[in-house]
Amino acid sequence: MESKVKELVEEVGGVSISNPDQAEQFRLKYLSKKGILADLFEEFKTLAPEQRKVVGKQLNELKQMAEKKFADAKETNSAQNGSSSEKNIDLSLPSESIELGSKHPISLVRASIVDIFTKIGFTISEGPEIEDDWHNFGALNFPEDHPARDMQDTFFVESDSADKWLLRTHTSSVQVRVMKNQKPPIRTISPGRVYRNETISARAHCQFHQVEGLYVDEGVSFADLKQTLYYFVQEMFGEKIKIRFRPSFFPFTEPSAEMDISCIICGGVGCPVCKQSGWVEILGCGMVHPNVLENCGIDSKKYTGYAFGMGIERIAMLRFQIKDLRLFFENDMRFLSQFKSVL
Ligand code: 2NL
Repeated sequence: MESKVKELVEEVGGVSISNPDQAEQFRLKYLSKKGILADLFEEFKTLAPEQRKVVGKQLNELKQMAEKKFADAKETNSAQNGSSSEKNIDLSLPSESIELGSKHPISLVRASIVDIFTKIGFTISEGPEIEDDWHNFGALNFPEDHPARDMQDTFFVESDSADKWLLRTHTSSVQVRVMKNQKPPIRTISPGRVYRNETISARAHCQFHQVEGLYVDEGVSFADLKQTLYYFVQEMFGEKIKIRFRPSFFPFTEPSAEMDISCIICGGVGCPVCKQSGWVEILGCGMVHPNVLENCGIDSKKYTGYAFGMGIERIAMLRFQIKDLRLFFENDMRFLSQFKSVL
């Protein structure tokens, strides 16, 4: 029996277990009630007392060795595939809560602006962010030497062809496409991302969002423009808000104006937001320049039009009293999660 046990020590030492099936087979063969070791212990009982001393020690060592091998194999298996936890899953535990996201404030304000204008019959037009010189500048009556056409103000896209490609500096380029492709009456807004080569600060960024509006038909007047923008302001900021127009200049409109609203913080008495003036500027507008209509194939003797453009960031900053424009582009959760239940 002594030699039998020695052989088994060698045999068990040589067994390699690499999966749960093999571990179970190992247990059945050596460690179970009907296994080899159980048989040996039975046989052990029949030995003479002087033999028992030697064999008993060997047999116990064999048993310990086999048990350790089985335990080790079980441990590595469960570490590999985590299956040990299978039997231990507590199905009554509450699940991890699903965090609700929120819309970006720019998306919220854009959606509000779109709603306000679609309610009175404006359609939505979208177009490419990479544009050619004609759609972004030429058609819009920018003179050849206008500073906006300069590298300092506009991002140009490197290209092998002779055509000059650029990142649109306003969404008027979309409206140029609409005028070229559609006959008046045209009543559309074009929301979208625009790019300008500016130093990033609390008030300016190299990318921002715009909504431009355009209405072209027979007999469209500046009075129509004023009334539409007044409606917009009342819907966006409330019925108590007043508006005023100041003369301005854009190459694509004549006459041109900038529109202010009475300060939504102080109601017009003067505060840091309106720099004590009681008014804050929110958009630029004007009557579409006849050259622009003609450039897009619209008869400027028959048709007139108004247009306006506003920065969505600017509207959002006023609406939510945000002091630094950079917050919109940093995706800081402490900022974004504050818009969970607004608008
Ligand atoms: C501003 C000023 C403006 C327009 C945009 C426009 C578009 C066409 C023709 C004529 Cl196709 N005008 N858009 C007109 C006046 C002002 O934007 O300060 N935007 C942030």
